[in-house]
Amino acid sequence: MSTIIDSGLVAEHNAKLRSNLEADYAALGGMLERRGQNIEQLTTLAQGFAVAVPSWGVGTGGTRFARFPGPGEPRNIFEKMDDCGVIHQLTAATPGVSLHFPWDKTDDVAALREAATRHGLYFDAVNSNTFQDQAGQEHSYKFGSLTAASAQVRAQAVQHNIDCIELGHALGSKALTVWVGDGANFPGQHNLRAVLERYLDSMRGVVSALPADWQVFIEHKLFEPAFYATAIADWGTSYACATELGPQAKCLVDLGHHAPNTNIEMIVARLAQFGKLGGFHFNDSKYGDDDLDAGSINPFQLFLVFNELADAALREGEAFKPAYMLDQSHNVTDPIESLMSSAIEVQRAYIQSALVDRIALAHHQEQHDVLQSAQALKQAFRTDVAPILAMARLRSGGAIDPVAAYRSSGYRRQKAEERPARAGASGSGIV
Ligand code: AFD
Ligand code: MN
Ligand code: MN
Repeated sequence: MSTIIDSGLVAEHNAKLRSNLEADYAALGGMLERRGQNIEQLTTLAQGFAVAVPSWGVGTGGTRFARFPGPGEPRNIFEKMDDCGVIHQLTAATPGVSLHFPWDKTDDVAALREAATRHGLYFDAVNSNTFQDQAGQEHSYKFGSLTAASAQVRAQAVQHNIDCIELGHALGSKALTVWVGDGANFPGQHNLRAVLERYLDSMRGVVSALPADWQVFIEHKLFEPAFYATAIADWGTSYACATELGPQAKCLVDLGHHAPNTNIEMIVARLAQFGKLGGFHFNDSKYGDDDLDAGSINPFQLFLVFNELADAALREGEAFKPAYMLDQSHNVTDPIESLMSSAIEVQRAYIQSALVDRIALAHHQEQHDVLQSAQALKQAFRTDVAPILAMARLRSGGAIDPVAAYRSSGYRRQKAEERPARAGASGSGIV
């Protein structure tokens, strides 16, 4: 594996911060020991954590209103892989890349596989795109794709998903994520039931093309671009469809795709209980936006989601392995910095959830000791596990402070020179 940022520079950066980290780590270790917890076990756990980076996240995204390109944006999938390589090199927590077709389509599959190996990366779930028309496409998705009234449009959308599976298969991926923007903007525009019947019919065609060891993740989203009735709007619809479509179909929870105040951790618990939790798109949201950095608005919610995952892992054992991916879009930050920060936020919630004393919590719950039950969670959430995360990075060859190391490397400046902006070119679509 070759490193993109000079490894000597990272070592130099770590050497400067190391003694402070060791002091903080020892202090935290002592505190955790008094609580009966072993810091070394937690650090090993943190080292084993992985969340995939979305290829579209390394380009500047946009809002419905505008896109403000940043310097040195990747112009193709190989440049995106370089940026993903930097994120993994410095965080040691993002070995997976989630591709999006046709944005990331390449005729040179071998070269793409080689780029991944070179950076120590693999391909997580691949994403299909039937929410935009592509150049040269025969039928438009203006009035829907997998749910379209036209059989020809549906067939084209099904075929695109099958093409994604084939390309993903050649790249070593094991899952397809399907998100459709299909829906209605006006009451009466659609027959609500017929739309879902057509969706299921199309998805049966997609599922039948899955290799035996593949899964398909159904991603729901409350609204946008359809503002009245989205075909796959909520986890209930997602669950019903995943159940109809059989054991290879599971639900994907994007944290930004719910109505404000929705109890997302309860959705996670329900899907885990019924064996249909396929994976996540981690991000954050406050109003109707769905792509803010993970943990930037509501880190307690992220912790509560991981608290349910820890509970499910205890019950289900090794077999419980939902896919963890980020899904965010940046308009005002450097995407590499935001993705590194998000990966660390998700890892933080994972480690904080491991601090919950589950035996004590179960005891408090049985005794109806409501206050102590709540405190058992709060104590874990309040614990600053930053030294554990930093030590995990150091031991795995990453940077103690990834954003600082990245800034001092001058990577973005260098890429701004190597990757001059092209008029009309876009590193990613509007996501
Ligand atoms: C879309 C959706 C969804 C999806 C992403 C990539 O909001 O989050 O995962 O883009 O397909 O805008
Ligand atoms: Mn998503
Ligand atoms: Mn989204």
